[in-house]
Amino acid sequence: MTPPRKTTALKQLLRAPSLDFLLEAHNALSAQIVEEAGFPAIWASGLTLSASLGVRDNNEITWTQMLDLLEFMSDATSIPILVDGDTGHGNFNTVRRLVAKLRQRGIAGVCLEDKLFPKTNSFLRSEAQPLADAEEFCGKIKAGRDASGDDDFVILARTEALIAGHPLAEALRRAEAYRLAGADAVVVHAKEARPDAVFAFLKEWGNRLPVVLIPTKYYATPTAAFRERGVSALIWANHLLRGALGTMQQLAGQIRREESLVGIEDRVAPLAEVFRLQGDAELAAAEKRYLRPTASAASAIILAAGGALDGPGGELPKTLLKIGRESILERIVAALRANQIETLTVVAGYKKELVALPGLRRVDNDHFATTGELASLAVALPHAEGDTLVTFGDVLFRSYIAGLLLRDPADVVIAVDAQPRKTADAARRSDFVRATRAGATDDFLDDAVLLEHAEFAEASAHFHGEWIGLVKLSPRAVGWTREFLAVASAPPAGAIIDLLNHFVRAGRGVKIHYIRGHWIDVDSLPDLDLAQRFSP
Ligand code: SPV
Ligand code: MG
Repeated sequence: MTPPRKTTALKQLLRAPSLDFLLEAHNALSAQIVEEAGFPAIWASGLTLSASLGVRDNNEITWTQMLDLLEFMSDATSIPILVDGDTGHGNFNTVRRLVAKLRQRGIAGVCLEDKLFPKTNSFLRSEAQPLADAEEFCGKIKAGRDASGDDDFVILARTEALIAGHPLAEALRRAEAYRLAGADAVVVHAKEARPDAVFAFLKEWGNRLPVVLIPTKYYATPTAAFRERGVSALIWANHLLRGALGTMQQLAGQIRREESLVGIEDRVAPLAEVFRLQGDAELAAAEKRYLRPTASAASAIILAAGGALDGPGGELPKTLLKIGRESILERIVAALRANQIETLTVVAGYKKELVALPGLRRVDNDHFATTGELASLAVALPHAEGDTLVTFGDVLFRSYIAGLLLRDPADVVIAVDAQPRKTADAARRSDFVRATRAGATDDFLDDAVLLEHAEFAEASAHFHGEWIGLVKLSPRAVGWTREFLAVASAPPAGAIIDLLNHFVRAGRGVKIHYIRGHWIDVDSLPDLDLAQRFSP
């Protein structure tokens, strides 16, 4: 079934007996966010469109400039857009052109308000704002109706009578005149913190035409109170802009103070989310149809066959332990996806059937109890595509670390913590490495640090850092790994560090990226406690 046209959908929404909600958007991105949140329609607010362009809500953008913005919003969404048409930007003749052009850009309706051009926002200098002559305003409604060329194009008539200090009777008189002129619904606007005047209007109005309200000032009114009184729709008129504003101010301050992105990178939307909203998946699919094939994208292998933690939680595979609301595995998958890795393979063993996530391929190492990491890697390696990140299923890491390894063109790249965390257990054994040199603060400028030797051992001055369990293998290095595993016993014995040491001995070069913190492996209950404080 084809969905109703946007105009028809908006008209039906207003006529339906149920209460509906429109949320403000001020550009195509925020319009998409409104749609994805499940709203049935979008309010293209004059205030927030103006504010997002750095101008005042005083008709400082022209209606033709607004048309161009609206076209982007309409193209990016499939739900109807109701445009704040202010006073109509002129007389009846301007309204005719405005409506005709809005229709051409796929806009479903316009809200006209009975003030004088140029207007200012209703919450500024409100008493001083004169109202339009009611008859002249009725002419605008009729002209818009006649110019729409579509009976379902919605025209809302908004009276500012209450805000301008007129009595209820004047608001009712105007609303009735606008109804008779052909409006599809009326908006009665108010600026008090309590909805009493608006509710008095609703009582007198009855059900002559649907009523739409903008409860910016009387926001604390329970939604049920609007529903009980038969309100057709609420417009939440400026809240995405205000939310974004606060977040941007806070972020800008923090970046300025810290002179670094490290503190905020994992608290802002991943770039992958930006690309998703821009519809990159569609373009990638189209490129496959219309362009010559390109090199395959990256993939990842998560080694999670090992058993459980000793103690509480021990009934689950370690990778399924919860850190906050998400499992370790979910966190790892999110960090990988944030780097555009979509081909994900997890190797499961212990209670393997529990290890499942949407979009994640599972392969099994049924000999997990008697074999090691290389045996698990061997079962997953056929699924390696392009550059392949291999990670343990019990290691949390910030997503940028995976990005560092992926962006490095070397064949084998590992992340090494130059300042491994101290634990109460001085005899803690882990994968420590010796490198061609120690980490330094200008590591990012020097790309010549290579692994000399990796060893499962206790920390000591002999080592330069701790391997965090992440390695990137280029397609060539995946090939070398296959050769190495092919000559090993079946199933192959040993750990990933054995493979890394083999690469070193064979002169392949294992490149090191030094990091400092921003990862944790969960080997014990104290680790699990610490991991609860690991921000994603
Ligand atoms: C807008 O969002 O621009 C509106 C609603 O017109 S209000 O700001 O309440 O006037
Ligand atoms: Mg407005």
